[in-house]
Amino acid sequence: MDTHPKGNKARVLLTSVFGPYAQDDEFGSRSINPMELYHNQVTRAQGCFSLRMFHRSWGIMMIQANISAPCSLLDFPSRKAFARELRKHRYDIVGISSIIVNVRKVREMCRMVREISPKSAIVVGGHVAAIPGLESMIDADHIVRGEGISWMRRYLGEDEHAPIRHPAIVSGLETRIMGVRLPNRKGGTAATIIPSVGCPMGCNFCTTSAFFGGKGKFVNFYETGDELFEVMCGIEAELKVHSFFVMDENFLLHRTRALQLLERMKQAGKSWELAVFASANAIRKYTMQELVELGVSWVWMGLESPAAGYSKLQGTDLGQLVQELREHGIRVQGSTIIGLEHHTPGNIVEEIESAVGYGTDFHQFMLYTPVPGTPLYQQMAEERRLLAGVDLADIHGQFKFNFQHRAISRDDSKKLLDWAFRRDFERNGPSLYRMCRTILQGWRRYKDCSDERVRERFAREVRKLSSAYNAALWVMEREFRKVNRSLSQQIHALRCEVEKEFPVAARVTAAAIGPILLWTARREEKRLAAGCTYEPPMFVERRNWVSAS
Ligand code: B12
Ligand code: SF4
Repeated sequence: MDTHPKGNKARVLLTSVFGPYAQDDEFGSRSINPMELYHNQVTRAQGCFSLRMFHRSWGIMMIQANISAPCSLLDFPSRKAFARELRKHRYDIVGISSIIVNVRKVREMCRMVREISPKSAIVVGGHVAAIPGLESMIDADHIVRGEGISWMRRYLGEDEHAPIRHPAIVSGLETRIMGVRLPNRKGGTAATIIPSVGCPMGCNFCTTSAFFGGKGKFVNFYETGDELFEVMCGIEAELKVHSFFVMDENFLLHRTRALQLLERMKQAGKSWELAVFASANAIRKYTMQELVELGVSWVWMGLESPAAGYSKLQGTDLGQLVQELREHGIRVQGSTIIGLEHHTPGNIVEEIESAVGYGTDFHQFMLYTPVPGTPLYQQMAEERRLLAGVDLADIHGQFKFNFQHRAISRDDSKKLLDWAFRRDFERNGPSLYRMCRTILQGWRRYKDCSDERVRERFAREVRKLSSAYNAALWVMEREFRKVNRSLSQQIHALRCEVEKEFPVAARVTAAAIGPILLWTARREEKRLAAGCTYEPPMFVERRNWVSAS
């Protein structure tokens, strides 16, 4: 690849694909595919109790923060806004970030750039680049596979090995639950930290692992706990946060780095909360005490299926691990795959029941999906089991199989997936209730802990439980009376325990806020039934821009 003729004087526009997202359209938007993490693939069957929030496009935010060229970033534009931006400024480079499902939007955006700004070089990056033959599907000058910061730096003639500058990223936006939009208070939401991309475990279906090199490979932005600590301190000061969403596919796998971070946290008396992704084998490398001291308060863990033989699950009793984590106040988000090779109509229901039986706080279900670029896709292609005519916009694991399963049909795959979400909700109740239980367990266990950092963290978490969350419990208890009496009784029992611990605060808030929340929750349920969906707001951010004018 040649450096751009203008080097780092080139004007760059980085953009995500255009919305709206949560509706069916000719560009591949799908109503089942909103731009929301939980509602898309975790709490989607939980009605008004579903946790709703948006997340920014971190890949292009990272790139923008690490180049010295004048750069605008457009996140969640409409087609009109994208066209307006192209007309308003003469961009030398237009970088489009996308995942596979949005490939048709990329094609349209490339077409628009050629029409409105024909002198711009078009660079396309992100997971969409994993599609074999993408070159012939879209009109772009460069298609970037894998890590994009170093690529963009090279393209602009900059030092690709310069240290990575981490932007201050607010993790979730416009959080909404039970019909109430939470205020965007400074420090009220976690900050996102991205220590690395990729994962060396190399599970056969995993797109992130494959995209950044596959088994044994990944790209570290911060090698040491010391570096990470410095980055987190900077972001803590800028965003006034105590909690971090650590966007690293397998954060706990890198034990030396994690323990060095813990050491620095202890020295500096940092009472941080960390939400992490980690595989069971990585979690098992730590004692519960280490996890708690490190501030791990939420863990996203692949449960897949114990019978599938993934090495990350070997030697682990998943049920026991989930229970143990929750007893220590660590919320668990499990992820189960439906449609693995050994699944049959005879065993799948039992497998889903046992996954649901782990009683995680959150549960994601996904269809086993050969996604272009993965070893599984390669294997299915070789075995001629990929189904013809499946739209790329529907290959993501939340709709129907895109391959010939030996025992389960494409239509049944969707029925099983939908049933799994419903079953989890029916048996375990709203995730918010389950989280409340875990928070209370953690607080009871650690409220007198000798480590002040740990005490402080649990006290911070329980504050919500003794106020707004207790009012939410009051509502859930009422709403479930008619649908699932036993669950309603369990919620009631939890509320009594909370009120025993916090007799004044918890009772007063339940009495004062409960009825209002009940009203907003019912109003939300009606809105959802009428087809209401949510879209993220648009962001425009310019960097090194003054010098460009
Ligand atoms: C946050 C996130 C979201 C957010 C949305 C973020 C957004 N604004 O688009 C939410 C939660 C809404 C979401 C939704 C979905 N997501 Co999502 N998401 C992620 C997640 C967890 C993190 C992405 C991230 O920021 N990573 C960190 C950054 C630094 O990495 P990156 O984005 O890959 O960027 C790097 C390179 O790719 C490259 N790059 C990226 N953009 C560009 C642009 C240019 C010009 C260049 C040169 C380079 C470049 O450089 C970056 C730095 O190295 C990833 C998993 C993961 N670990 O990455 C899944 C992931 C991207 N999502 C995925 C999917 C499938 C979905 C959904 C379809 C849900 C589903 N059914 O599974 C929906 C689609 C929503 C929609 N309508 O578009 C898949 C994509 C698979 C694929 N091969 O396309 C992933 C990989 C998860 C997975 N393993 O399956 N997602
Ligand atoms: S452990 Fe998780 S992130 Fe790593 S390769 Fe397997 S599925 Fe992907």
